[in-house]
Amino acid sequence: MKQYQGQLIAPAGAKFALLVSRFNEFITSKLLGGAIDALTRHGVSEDDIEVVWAPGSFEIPVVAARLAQSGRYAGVVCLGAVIRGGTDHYQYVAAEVSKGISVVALRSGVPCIMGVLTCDTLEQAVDRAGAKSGNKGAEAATAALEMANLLRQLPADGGES
Ligand code: INI
Repeated sequence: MKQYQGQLIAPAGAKFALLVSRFNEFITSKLLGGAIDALTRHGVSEDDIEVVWAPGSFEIPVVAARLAQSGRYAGVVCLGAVIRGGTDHYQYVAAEVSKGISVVALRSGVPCIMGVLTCDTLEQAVDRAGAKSGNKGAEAATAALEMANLLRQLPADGGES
């Protein structure tokens, strides 16, 4: 039986894009810090990390698509914070960003990681951005590393062998 799993080590020469929403920057800057910390502590050089800012989470998918299609990155880590407000705007942003990231990953074949928080309250977001519930930016970056390594091991498209 052969098993495949991605290691949590920096793949040689691989670059990672950290795509961050400026909206709720108080939270997203903490996610970004967690993601950079996770990547560098797993051996990724700072020279291989590129940070891209989008205005809000809603804009993340179109920017992720450009980054993924460029062929420059082994993974795109999407970081944002969608926090419920007084209207249902939150629901539309949360639905579009999560679906959009998934579509970009499937169409491009590049791991696009969903590190966008969807929270009922600011307190929940703080908890997930480096307080009680850890740092979801670090988790997302670790998932990108694992996926980059996993996809390098898997057979390329082309049918059974
Ligand atoms: N963007 C977020 O990243 N988080 C939010 O909580 C949020 N809310 O609730 O409004 C939000 N809105 C902005 C949105 O992402 C777009 O930038 C804006 O609608 C312009 O297209």
